[in-house]
Amino acid sequence: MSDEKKKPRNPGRRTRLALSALSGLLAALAALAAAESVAAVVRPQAGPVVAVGGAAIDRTPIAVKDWAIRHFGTDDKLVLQCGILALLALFALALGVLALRHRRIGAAGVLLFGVLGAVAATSRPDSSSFADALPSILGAVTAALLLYALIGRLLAPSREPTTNEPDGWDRRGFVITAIAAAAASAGAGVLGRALNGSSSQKAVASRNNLKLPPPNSRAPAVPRGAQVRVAGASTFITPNNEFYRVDTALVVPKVDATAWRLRIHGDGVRRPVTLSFDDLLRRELIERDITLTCVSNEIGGPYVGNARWIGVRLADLLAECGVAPPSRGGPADQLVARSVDGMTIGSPVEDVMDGRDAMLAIGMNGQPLPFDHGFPVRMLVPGLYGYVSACKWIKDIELTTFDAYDSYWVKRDWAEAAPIKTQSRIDTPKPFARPEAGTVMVAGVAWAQHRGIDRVEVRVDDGPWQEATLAAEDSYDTWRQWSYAWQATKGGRTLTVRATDRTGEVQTDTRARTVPDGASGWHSVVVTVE
Ligand SMILES: Nc1nc2c(c(=O)[nH]1)N[C@H]1C(S)=C(S)[C@@H](COP(=O)(O)O)O[C@H]1N2
Ligand SMILES: [Mo]
Repeated sequence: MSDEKKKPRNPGRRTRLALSALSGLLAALAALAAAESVAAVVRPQAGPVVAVGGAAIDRTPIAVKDWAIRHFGTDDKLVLQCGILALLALFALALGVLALRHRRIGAAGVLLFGVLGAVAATSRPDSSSFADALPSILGAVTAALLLYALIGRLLAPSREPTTNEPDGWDRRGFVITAIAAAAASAGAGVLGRALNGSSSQKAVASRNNLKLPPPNSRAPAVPRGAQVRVAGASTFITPNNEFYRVDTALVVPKVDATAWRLRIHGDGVRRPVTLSFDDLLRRELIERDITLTCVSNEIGGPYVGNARWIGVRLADLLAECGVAPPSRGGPADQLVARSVDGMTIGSPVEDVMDGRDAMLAIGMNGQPLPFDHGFPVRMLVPGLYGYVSACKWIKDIELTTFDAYDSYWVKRDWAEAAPIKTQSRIDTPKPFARPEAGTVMVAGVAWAQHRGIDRVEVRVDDGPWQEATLAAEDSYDTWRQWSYAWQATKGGRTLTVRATDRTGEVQTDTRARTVPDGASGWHSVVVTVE
């Protein structure tokens, strides 16, 4: 019969299941696209993936975080976001299938995810308004409506139902809705990106327009002999684009320097101030070479870099505000730096004001700070690990006590006080290298910031310690390179290095994990001499 032909074919159980799962996926895609384009207007950090990811980072046990940094390095955030998206996709498939049976419940399930995202977004430390809930809520509503509509098309009764099971479907309607939804999602995605780009335009422009003034107190030129001339050795100054990056920011904050403010206040601050970026530029600028190290750096690890920084001396600024260190009767022993993304980093006031070159840095290797490294202003305190000294995207300095306040990492079991431990690293040969017998140049770096490196020794297998040749010292706040001409004989060999700092302390061979206050132990490299 001709009537039979017009009836859309029964899609069949399997096809219907597959299409309902697909509907779930399309709904999730629409949710993300809608949420991200709303977030681009509200605040890029308020997007559900970033918010949930940030909440996950803050709640990750340090053992897992340590593992993630070890295995994924700086890609840990990418891996996390992919994980969140994969999990979301699984739930989307399941909700699609659920909606086939219970259309309302499925759609309501989608809304539940919106609530989750909204709670995550509004409870982030950098969230200051309920507007941050909007991306998740609007995204979820879009998704719920779409899922409801798509499943409706799947279940549309045929004109001549023969059984109780819905055996027909509105194929045309389904395909059109699905394609329209996919296209709209793609469009919203592109729009979101464009909006996001334009919201950071002011920040980018403020960075492009910034001409770093010449520093009043220049760093002496890096001594010519500071760089060892051995292939495979680190560069003495780490270029900005090779400088390690460690932070909790899933979206790098883009701060407009012209709108940036820094507030200094708290216990014993007799003259609190709020400074603009121009206020900083008008102050005396110092230029210093400082080696920064992360407490998460494993023995032999990559999370250490050396740069030439320009900034404002922090101790002078604090003194002008009436701050005195504890040794001169000041009530505050902790300086808590807060960033625009809600990070808190606590440093000892005594260290900041003891004469070392603690600074509010605005320049890195002749450039304005890169966004990744804290534009427009970050803190640096030579000799302290980054998590207790180097707040990026800083916006607030509060003087308080260690008793009264635990900063972000201290709440997560890292130590309150964390001076950088004396360390050394073999840069070349690389592990499992196969050098030829004869003279093999061994080279690397050693650091003991603010104490300085006095000696580096190398040992082959269990042999005696041999003195390495130290490269020229730049400053005791920087790392120091070394080299050793090894007369290598055939066979498997283990090279080990240790440093001695200027206080006479020999780098300990006692192995310690990175938690709570930095790894210790000697770096070894196993090679096969051929
Ligand atoms: N706002 C903010 N500042 C931060 C961090 C962070 O997560 N957020 N991480 C700190 C840590 S642990 C280190 S080691 C240094 C790393 O600085 P870099 O990324 O410029 O190398 O930044 C510090 N400053
Ligand atoms: Mo760190």
